[in-house]
Amino acid sequence: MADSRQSLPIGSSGGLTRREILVGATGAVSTIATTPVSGQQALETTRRPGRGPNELGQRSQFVRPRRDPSTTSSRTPLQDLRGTLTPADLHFERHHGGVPAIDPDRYELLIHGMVERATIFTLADIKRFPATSRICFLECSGNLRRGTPETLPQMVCGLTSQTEWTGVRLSTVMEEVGASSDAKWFLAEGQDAAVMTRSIPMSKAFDDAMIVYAQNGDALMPGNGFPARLLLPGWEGNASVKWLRRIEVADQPFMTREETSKYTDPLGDGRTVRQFSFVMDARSIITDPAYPRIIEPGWHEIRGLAWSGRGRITRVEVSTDGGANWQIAELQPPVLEKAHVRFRAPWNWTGTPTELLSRATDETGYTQPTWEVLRAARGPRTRYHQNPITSWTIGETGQVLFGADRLRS
Ligand SMILES: Nc1nc2c(c(=O)[nH]1)N[C@H]1C(S)=C(S)[C@@H](COP(=O)(O)O)O[C@H]1N2
Ligand SMILES: [Mo]
Repeated sequence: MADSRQSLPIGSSGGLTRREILVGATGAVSTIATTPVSGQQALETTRRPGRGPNELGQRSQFVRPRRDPSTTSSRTPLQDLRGTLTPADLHFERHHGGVPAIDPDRYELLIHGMVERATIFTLADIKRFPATSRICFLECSGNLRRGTPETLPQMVCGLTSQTEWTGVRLSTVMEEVGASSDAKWFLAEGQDAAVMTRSIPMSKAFDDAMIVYAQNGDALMPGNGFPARLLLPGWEGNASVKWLRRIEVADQPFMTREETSKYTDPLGDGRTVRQFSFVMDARSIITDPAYPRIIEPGWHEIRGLAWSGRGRITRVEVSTDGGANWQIAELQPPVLEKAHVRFRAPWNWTGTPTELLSRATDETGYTQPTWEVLRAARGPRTRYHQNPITSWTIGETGQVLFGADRLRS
């Protein structure tokens, strides 16, 4: 086939008008649909049939997003994703005692304490309740690496992901067991080697807490709590106990290790501590341009993610001059409560070194703070709930580097 168009560079229209190409793409004009318009490769894939259907889908061989596993966590490659749902196999994982292998047919959840009917539920029992689905983010409260300039978005704050979770509202289950109206807290306990235990206010049980068994339409991944976990939308990931095996209803918190020695925030005065600091504050990150990209002068679209555990994101601002001026970014629908939302803003890079920043505001009016403001409020010893404004610097050569200097001190 000596088609003169075959040597055209990718992206060239080969003399066709834009409208002709669009019509061709719908298959409405068959002569165009069978004519390769963008060179050798388009011709090759039409010469013989490709592979047939298979049991389990696989990503294109040309796409290779990867988490970044350490011994205790693996991070979502935020820079590689589009839209707002995290594929289940790229959801971050954080575990304190490894991933237990739990046989769903032998799984049991005990609910007892201040209830009228202490009950053991099987997985089938839990699935028999009316189901509900909800899209929300999950984020580890330790989700900040201050790092070096050579830090990817994934490493800055890849301990957050977003899922459509399916399960039963915890309120439904609490009503089923007859939880006492005097109950104020419940303990959630995991079936892993860490036996993760956290005390959760009953008000969350009757607000939006869920027991979930599905993730983006499929069974939970083992690392994310298979066969069932607690889900507390907008709250620090740690309290969403995975591999949930026991709930004990009580009138006071249990003061477990994870809410006394860990997951508390020492304040600046060195004497007081923030405890039960459950809510994840508003935050954002620019995911493109970001390290390790090298950009050219000219027009770019700044793109990123913003989220808040308190509700909807109402505004994201970006600065392209190191924080001197801010412009309002466009929020890309859907803008859901307690959910990752995409933002974007056009930017013309003149070629002089600069710094890109983003800051998110949520429906409560809370705005993501600078590192200095956060440090002044919380003191220097806090390790959790660090949501400072972060930045990317652009050097003379167009090299994009993480603004690690902003997070010094
Ligand atoms: N049983 C149990 N639940 C757990 C943990 C754990 O180690 N064991 N890790 C917690 C922490 S610290 C976080 S941030 C979230 C992470 O959820 P993911 O691994 O599904 O992303 O699970 C929480 N639930
Ligand atoms: Mo965590």
